[in-house]
Amino acid sequence: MRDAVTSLIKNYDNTGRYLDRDAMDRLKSYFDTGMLRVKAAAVINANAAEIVKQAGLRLFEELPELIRPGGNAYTTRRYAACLRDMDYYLRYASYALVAGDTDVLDERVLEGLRETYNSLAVPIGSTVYGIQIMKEIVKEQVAMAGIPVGSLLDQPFDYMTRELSETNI
Ligand SMILES: CCC1=C(C)/C(=C/C2=NC(=C\c3[nH]c(/C=C4\NC(=O)[C@H](C)[C@H]4CC)c(C)c3CCC(=O)O)/C(CCC(=O)O)=C2C)NC1=O
Repeated sequence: MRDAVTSLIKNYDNTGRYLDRDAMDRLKSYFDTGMLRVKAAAVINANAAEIVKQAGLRLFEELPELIRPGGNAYTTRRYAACLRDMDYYLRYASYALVAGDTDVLDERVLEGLRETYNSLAVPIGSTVYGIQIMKEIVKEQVAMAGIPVGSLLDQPFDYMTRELSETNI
């Protein structure tokens, strides 16, 4: 599992190079945004249960067929599994935000996920939609807390949805 610094060092070490101007710029931006990313993660941590709950309500309000008979989130067990998945996405997004790197998402969340979802007929499009709703809620909360973290906050959520949506060739 890597963060922005260890990823960068790994890259340069692979080719035996000293850190150059480009590396310094990237390191500088990582450290300059550090406090903002940590503060935004703190907002997520403090409101996680509420964020997941709100996102679930919005998702099922907009796609009610998911919780009707025949829907993938129908039955209490599957409804709970869906919200649990949303909670995973939120928690790992907060880690990736702090790490400034998506490696933790690849390693802990996305590996084999599409195959699992396909085998259980979990609709990927609706899951992606749920992650995007959650992103919007997180952005509202972080903005309300007065933390100008900007598009850095979008990145982990957008990365997960992009990777999940990607179809095999
Ligand atoms: C930390 C990394 C991690 C992830 C991401 C993860 C996901 C994950 N979600 C699962 C199931 C599931 N996931 C969902 C999710 C949904 N169904 C819908 O209709 C909605 C669109 C969506 C919620 C947004 C559901 C309903 C199940 C249960 C499916 C079933 O058992 O039939 C399963 C199958 C095993 C289980 O039920 O626990 C896994 C592995 N597990 C992990 O360890």
